[in-house]
Amino acid sequence: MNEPALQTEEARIEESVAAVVREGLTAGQKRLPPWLFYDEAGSRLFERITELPEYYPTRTERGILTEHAAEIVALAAGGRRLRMAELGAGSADKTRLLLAAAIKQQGTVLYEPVDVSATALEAARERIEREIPGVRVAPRVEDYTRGLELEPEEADERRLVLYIGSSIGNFDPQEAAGLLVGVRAGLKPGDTLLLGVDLVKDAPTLVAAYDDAAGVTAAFNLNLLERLNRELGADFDLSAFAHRAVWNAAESRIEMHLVSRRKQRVRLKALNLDVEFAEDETIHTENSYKYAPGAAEARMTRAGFAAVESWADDRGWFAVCLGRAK
Ligand code: AVJ
Repeated sequence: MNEPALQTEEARIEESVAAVVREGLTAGQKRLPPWLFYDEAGSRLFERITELPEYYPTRTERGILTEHAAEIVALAAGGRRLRMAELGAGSADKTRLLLAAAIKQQGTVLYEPVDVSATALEAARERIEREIPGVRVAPRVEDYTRGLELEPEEADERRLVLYIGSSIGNFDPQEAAGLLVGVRAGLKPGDTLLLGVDLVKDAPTLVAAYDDAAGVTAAFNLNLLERLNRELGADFDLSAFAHRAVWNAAESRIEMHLVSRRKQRVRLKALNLDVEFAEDETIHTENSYKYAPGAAEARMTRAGFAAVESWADDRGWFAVCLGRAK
């Protein structure tokens, strides 16, 4: 970690952590942004979440991609050579299914993961080039929520952008619409976007996926406080907060909160800030939006994509939608 670029990245993250925590914990409804979950421990806990019996999204989307990867890649290519970009530094085995399908179709493939973290991109590059012969990785350090700027492709190529894993679910309708417009602006007509969204279903199934019996999601949520203790010299007592997941039907989203079990005051030394909590007061830590059938396609259409095709599982729990830039 002695390279200047990485030091800059660390300093940049430290600064934005301090800023969002101050802003979020001094707001009326206290809040912390979900990207804070993913420190080292949080990333490991998320991996465990994806394997939980209650957490259906990962395995459902994987099932859809296993069945349809060849068709998706063929539709996206439209007879030309395909390169594949991904928003986020690689969703491991699901990305692999699509890369393997592209290799089968055209021999080799250029993979362009886009992420704000140079460290995460380097890890993804190393892993993918080692594990999947035929893939060349060209990482791009960039905040794709502020628009997408990719290296120009060759005239005879087409680009498929992956935004899978229901990652768009963290964004409210306005932010999600803006994000898709930004992605569209970075593509040329004929390029495609593959969007994975979690669908609305019965509330007990949704809630269980975010409040599992083994308590892994609770640990994932509480790890935020551990992170603030470590990085901001805070003195959160983790046993004084509880994990809560609720289905907000009016907003079509699962909300995760950390609930203060009692009236208490927390000190954040690095911010020179004291925060008061009433009993039952919450910190809102995540929204995970769930889409009605057809809603993702409608949103893509409004952002300048023509709906090509969508695939869902038999239960209609998760959808993967392909749209072509107009
Ligand atoms: C990574 C945003 C898709 O919303 O399901 C899982 C994160 N939070 N369990 C989701 C998450 C709690 C996940 N996404």
